[in-house]
Amino acid sequence: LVYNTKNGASANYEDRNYESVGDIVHVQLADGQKEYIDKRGVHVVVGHYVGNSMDLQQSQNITKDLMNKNMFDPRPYEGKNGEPVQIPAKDFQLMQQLFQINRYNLLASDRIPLNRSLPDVRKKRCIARYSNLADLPNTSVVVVFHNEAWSTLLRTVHSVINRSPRQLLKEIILVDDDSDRDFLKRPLDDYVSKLPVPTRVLRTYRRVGLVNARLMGAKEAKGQVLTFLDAHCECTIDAHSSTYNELFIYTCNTVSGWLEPLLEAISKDRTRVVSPVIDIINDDTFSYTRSFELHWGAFNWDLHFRWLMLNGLLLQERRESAVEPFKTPAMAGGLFAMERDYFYELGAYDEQMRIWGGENLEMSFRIWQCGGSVEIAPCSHVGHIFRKSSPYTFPGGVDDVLYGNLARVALVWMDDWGKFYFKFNPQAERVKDKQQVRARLELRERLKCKSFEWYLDNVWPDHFFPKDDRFFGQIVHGSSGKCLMRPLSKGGYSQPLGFVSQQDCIAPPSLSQMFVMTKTGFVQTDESVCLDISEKESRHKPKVKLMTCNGSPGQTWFYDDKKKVLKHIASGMCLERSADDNQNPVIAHCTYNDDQNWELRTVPWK
Ligand code: LR7
Ligand code: MN
Repeated sequence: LVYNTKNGASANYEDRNYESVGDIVHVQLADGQKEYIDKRGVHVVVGHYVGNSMDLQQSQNITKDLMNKNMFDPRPYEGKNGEPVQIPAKDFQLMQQLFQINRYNLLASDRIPLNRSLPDVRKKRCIARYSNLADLPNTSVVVVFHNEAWSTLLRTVHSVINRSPRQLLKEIILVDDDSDRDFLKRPLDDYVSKLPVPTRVLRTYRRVGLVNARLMGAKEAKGQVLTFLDAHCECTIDAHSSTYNELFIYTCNTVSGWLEPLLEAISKDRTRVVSPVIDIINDDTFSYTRSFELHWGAFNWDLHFRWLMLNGLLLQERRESAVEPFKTPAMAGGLFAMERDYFYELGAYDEQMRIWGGENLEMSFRIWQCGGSVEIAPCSHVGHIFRKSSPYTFPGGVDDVLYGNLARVALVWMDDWGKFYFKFNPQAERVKDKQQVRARLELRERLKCKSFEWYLDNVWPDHFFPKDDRFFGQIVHGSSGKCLMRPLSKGGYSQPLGFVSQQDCIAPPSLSQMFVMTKTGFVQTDESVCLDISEKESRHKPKVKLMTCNGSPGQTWFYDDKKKVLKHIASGMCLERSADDNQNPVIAHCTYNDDQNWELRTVPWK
């Protein structure tokens, strides 16, 4: 999962730069991974992705024994206030081995107490907002897990207990999705039975995936609201102005923590489904970093979840009400609160979704299209460990599972844009026919849900999907027949920032050579990157570049249908092919010569 930065600059994972930026997790290719564009133009990343590049050499060495051992060994002040953990050099080898088990630094996690303190990262105005807890509904917290580490799982549980007002916390339900670690069986049952909040462990006994595990937890829940968390989270509260009793249980009713803003939104309108701001627990050092509050959740043409900058209009609105929850097109999926009865009224989850992936978009579309809203409460902050790879198996194969789930999303909720998705995503097309979606289509019918077009127009007006009234297709140079192509993204999943190139057109057309041109003149791809120019002053013929869309006039273009030129409005210059195909297209003073002759070649997508 990728975070974009405000200015679109990419961060460097190896340098850990993103910690100082504070709002990015940027994935780079690991050692041993390679990427290329295949014949069909599909961006492929090959090679086994193993957490940190540093642990590659150790990958053979983890034994079942090591995985089965609970090595939780807390030191009183380690990781306090969300500070990074330092591992002494003598333990590096063990650290590297353990890293692979959960794809985060298990040794670091195992040294941090279950009740470590965290910084208060909220806006000041968030702190004393909820004086009357009696007005808020109570909640069951549901946490599903498959082979989670003891320390991360129980730090999640303890942070919930310690930082939630007791009268609002009905119970905690853990759902063990067929883990095979001994310490997650009897020892876990025994441990949770002694906690001061009713907590139990349900078990699926066969691997059902996160959707069905959550359904199992939800079924048992008695709270008025369901609050879902991943099994490696830490909930926050103001560490300084709150008071704790001797059990370290949060009892102060005048200070609000992570939970109150979620429940308050729901108490005002039960059709609101609310996520916290998801802060970053570093997978390596376990440091806690506030993430950027003005991102919302969306997705690209491939239906991969993305954090994007709020659009200009919304940013304006936010200035007046920076502490109120704001609407988002999609949720990340792991951390959210939803009224329990509403959860069922709306069709719970698509129980045919397997293991991992897609359920977050399915639920987001369903909520929006069927009358509810998906929101982010900026006063609620919860940390989550962002990993660079998945530690567990995908029975059935990653592709079939993930693309099967995404195919279901497209078939049920996306109307014509479902066709668009299948047309350009052969992996999903391949598993499409296996999907039985009748029950979900009936649900959509029964709930009288709106169209995907309505969703795009109303929930995400500045989306980058093709619509009838905007150009979608290739930008083809007249005589050479070369296509404008986006740069390869640096990491497998990051924004494709950088210079566009001129390449042979891929057939059938590939998304990497596809652009949308909006009525307002922005030429963009699906990652919210817009055609722009660089080195505005310094060069005679600046190269053309993809930059994070910023709505500025510098990113607007005009296609002159008669003269067949693409004009950069601010400079009045024209897109020009480079004589050398290894060089990048530029803009130059308009000569209307052959070099500047471009066709906007529409690619049909329905
Ligand atoms: O088979 C499984 N059974 C499980 O119980 C697979 C997973 N799980 C559990 C797992 O132990 C974890 O607690 O399900 C939870 C989520 O799995 P992760 O942590 O591997 O997922 P993620 O954090 O990489 O992925 C995000 O997208 C997922 C898509 O299916 C889910 O919606 C996750 O909940 C979601 N996580 C978040 O939204 C946290 C913020 C990340 C972002 C952006
Ligand atoms: Mn997670």
